[in-house]
Amino acid sequence: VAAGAVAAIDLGATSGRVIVGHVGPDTLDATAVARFPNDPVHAGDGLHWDLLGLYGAALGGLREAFRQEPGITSIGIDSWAVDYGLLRGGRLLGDPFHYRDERTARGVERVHARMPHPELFERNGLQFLPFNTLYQLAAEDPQLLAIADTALLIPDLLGFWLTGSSRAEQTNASTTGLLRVLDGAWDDDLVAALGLPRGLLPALIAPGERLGALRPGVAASLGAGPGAGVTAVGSHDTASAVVAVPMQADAAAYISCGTWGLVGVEVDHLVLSPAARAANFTNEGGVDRRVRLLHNVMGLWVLSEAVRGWERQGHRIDLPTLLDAAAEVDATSVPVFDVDDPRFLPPGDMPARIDAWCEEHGIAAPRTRAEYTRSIVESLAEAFARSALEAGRLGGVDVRTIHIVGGGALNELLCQRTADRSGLPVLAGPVEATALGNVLVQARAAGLVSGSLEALRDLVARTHAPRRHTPRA
Ligand code: LFR
Repeated sequence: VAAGAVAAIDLGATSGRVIVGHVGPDTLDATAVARFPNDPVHAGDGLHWDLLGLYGAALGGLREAFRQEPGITSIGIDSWAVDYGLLRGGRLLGDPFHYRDERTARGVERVHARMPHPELFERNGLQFLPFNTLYQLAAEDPQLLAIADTALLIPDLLGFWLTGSSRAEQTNASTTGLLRVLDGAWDDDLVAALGLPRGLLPALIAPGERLGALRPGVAASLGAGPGAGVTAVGSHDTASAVVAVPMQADAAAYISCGTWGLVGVEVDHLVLSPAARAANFTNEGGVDRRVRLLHNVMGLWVLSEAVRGWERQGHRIDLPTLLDAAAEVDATSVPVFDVDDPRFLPPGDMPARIDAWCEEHGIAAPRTRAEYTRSIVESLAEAFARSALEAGRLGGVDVRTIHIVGGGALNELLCQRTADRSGLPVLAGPVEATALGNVLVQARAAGLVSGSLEALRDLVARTHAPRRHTPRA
């Protein structure tokens, strides 16, 4: 088999990208051919996606992808989980909400009044996150819900616009809270118990299945050939990232570290124990029906939001310089705070929230930007180390290495401190794990490579050797 090309759309929190990937038995690369901002917009009733703008930018990127590689027949789409658009008769009913919008609090109250989290956990296997789709739907205007005929998660919505087929991709659907964890089907009884309209959720589709051919008008506008269409991938970005972790799943934990730090292990069985629930671990659906047993750690969001705040105050921040300064700070002189505290979730003033946390806990707050940065890195590293070891205990995996993939793999201080705090070697990279996982699942469906996730990960390891951080005493 020769190498072939596929295209990927990845909508992440730092940017949206269109990627061209080349895959063959000894080849794997993913190069961004277009990059565009993906900034939520505060408008009217809350924080929203600018989805039409993003779709337009993604179409522009696809045009460039087809110009470079006219032979592309497959496009895969991924983004973060849980957010959705409501439609009626194929028409989008308003701009989708962003999950960091604070309206979700009233959804949580409404849902838990009918079914508390322990009971939900038995049904859907998910950790409590206040923005899971079921809480967002419960916070919707009931009159809007009453006229909607379909809810589509963001990658599924883009897939619908490209092909005309509306389906719900399995891995992302598993984050809604409305899938039965035991058999992976929509939980119609739960939908009814929450008073949500039946029939809102479309039929499921598995990663690797063909969603459909491009609509003729779309294909013509992109310069795509007659065979071009959309292939379902792990459309939950974290599911795609886990595909491309060059790990031995029976002896490793992974951290998919970008805006979030998703810390866990991959297992082939559900973990619904009271201990897993108490530790707020989730059983999300993986590609090839693996289970992603993981916990959401707040992630680099805390740092990037702090940096944005300093920039708003007029400071010019160069991240590498800031991290170098942070590396010079004595680690024992800065507070380790609980990054998972919900106060850090919405956009806002991070240093002020860190100060408030320290004050409530009777410890001294950081003073300089370098100290804040070091405090954030130490707090993330501590949460990463703790959750990685906990994931191993809960999932019955003997964790001997921790892999860090995604943008966080570039942060050498964070990787080293995670190694130090866990006492385990950290293997950093690939940075582009999400794009690589998206591309690999398409390539396997197209017959460019074959085999299990282990074979795909072996290809990642051969083409993207990770950087090793050895724990220091
Ligand atoms: C990471 C991610 C997480 C999910 C969060 C919100 O980008 O997809 O896995 O919990 O974003 O959707």
